[in-house]
Amino acid sequence: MIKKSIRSIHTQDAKLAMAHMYVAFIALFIGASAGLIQTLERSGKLKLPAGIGYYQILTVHGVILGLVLTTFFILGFMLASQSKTAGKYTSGERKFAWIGFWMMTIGVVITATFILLNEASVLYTFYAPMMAHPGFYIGLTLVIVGSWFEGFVIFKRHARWRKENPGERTPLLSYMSVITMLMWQIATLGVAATVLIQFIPWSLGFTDSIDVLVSRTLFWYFGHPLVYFWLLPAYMAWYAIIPKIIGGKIFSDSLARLSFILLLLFSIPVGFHHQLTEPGIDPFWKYIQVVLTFLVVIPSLMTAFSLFATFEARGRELGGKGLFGWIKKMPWKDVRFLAPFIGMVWFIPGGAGGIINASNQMNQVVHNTIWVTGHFHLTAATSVMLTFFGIAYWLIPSLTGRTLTARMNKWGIIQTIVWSVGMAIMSGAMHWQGLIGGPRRSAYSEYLGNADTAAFGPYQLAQAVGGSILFIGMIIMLVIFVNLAFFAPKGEQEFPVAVEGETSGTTPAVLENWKLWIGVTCALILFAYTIPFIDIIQNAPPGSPGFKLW
Ligand code: HAS
Repeated sequence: MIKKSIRSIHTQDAKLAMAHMYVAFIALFIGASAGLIQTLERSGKLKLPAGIGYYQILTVHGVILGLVLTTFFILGFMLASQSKTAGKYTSGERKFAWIGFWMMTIGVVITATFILLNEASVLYTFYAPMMAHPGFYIGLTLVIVGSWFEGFVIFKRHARWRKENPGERTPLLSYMSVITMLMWQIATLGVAATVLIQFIPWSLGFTDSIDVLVSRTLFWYFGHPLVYFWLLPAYMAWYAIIPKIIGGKIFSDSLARLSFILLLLFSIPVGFHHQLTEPGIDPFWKYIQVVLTFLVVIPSLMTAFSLFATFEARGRELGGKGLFGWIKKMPWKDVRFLAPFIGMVWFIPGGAGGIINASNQMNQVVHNTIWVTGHFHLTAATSVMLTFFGIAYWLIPSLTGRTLTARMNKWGIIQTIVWSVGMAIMSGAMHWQGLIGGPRRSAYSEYLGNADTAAFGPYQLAQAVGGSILFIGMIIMLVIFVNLAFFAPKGEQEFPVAVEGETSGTTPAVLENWKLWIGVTCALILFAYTIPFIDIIQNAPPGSPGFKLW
């Protein structure tokens, strides 16, 4: 008998979510290939032909993976999760989301064009006084405005659910999507401000200089919540999907919501921890933001606690004994569990590295070294990406009306191992090289002068080896994606959504009081930024004319 394909959410919503996934996985291919090329170039194993530059390839790598792959995957995942748990979108909402999707896609094409033309080799942080072609900034603006459209759809659907179900607790995945997009909308105001008020007029020649510190401060006001924008969807899966996959229940709905609220409150007013070595910012305000950074660690510790509790409870249900008896009881052969779980394990050293970065004195040792690159390859490229891959194994077939076969499951397990091994080698070498002073964002380390640059050789070689293994991992992932999207057998793949455990208590209504939480978020931002920002503007040195890269 020929099996019918059954999509786990409304067909039109599934198509919308899948459109995001196609862009995300094309981005994975382009971005990861650029990653391989730049690591080979950096280690001296490859000379780029035809005048292609190291910074050009590094910009492709950072922008396409850090901004394009993540944003498209996250929006696709959240739209699908909301449609599944809160119900389908209206045709008006869907139309609005499609407008956002096309704005983002057109923006990506424009931005990518100028990077590929070598007219925007400014890396993903596009620090002034480097000046890219105006098209680079205009393209990025379109990506951000497009994402706002989709964010408003998520808010609207959540509000509609509340109206349709008065007094009831909202679906957890929809609630988490709202917080993620709230954080995103508030944070992107910073990058939108610097791009629209500073970069675009400057690159078009309307102004002849730029205030570098203002632009960097506005960028990092956005840049730290950006990394939580990557993390929160992974937390959505850890809290609300993994328990179902292991056959358990959510440890506590209120704890999950509270940790998301805390991430919203504390993820934005902390941008100075990326600028600890920069002159022009009063040390008192750097200190305040370091304290706030330590507060944003708390919801991640709550998440670790909640995950251990979920695993232990399920382990005991299955007859496991003691604190770690659960280890023997987990479904290790199920890639939907294995990939995100390995992501969680990597988040322990990744998070510890973050705490080191945030500690002012230790930051002086690691800042601008390749240690930081090692840090974000553990957090973003391992914990988050392995979780996204773990989601893709069930989400893609459940959107296309296909099934994850035992064969693809096995390839997924191989992919998880390959990715972990590659990243352990590459990120480990980056951390070590950073500790002995290896610079980041640089193909040429000789400028260190008296430092023993020859000592960097083995570490750069290890990075090239790790990067090549990761490239193989990327190819395996793409093969699995294509299979799940187009060739896997038709059928019905479960969209796993966990329910809360019986003993987890009621969820306080205050957690859904948006006016309160948005108010506290704004108050914290104003507290952390108003005085230092006025100070930065009042005491600004003359603006920089910058240097044109096009
Ligand atoms: Fe970071 C730089 C501080 C988390 C990404 N970070 C970066 C950059 C990126 C990035 C991209 O304070 C570079 C930006 C650039 O280009 O310049 N980071 C932190 C802190 C945290 C943190 C305090 N970062 C992340 C996450 C990222 C990310 C998450 C991406 C997704 N980071 C910094 C600082 C800098 C920085 C400075 C600037 C450095 C400089 O000088 O330039 C915290 O949020 C980390 C908290 C995490 C934990 C871990 C909790 C563990 C869990 C797993 C439980 C595991 C289980 C399984 C249950 C406390 C939840 C157990 C199983 C067993 C068998 C044991």
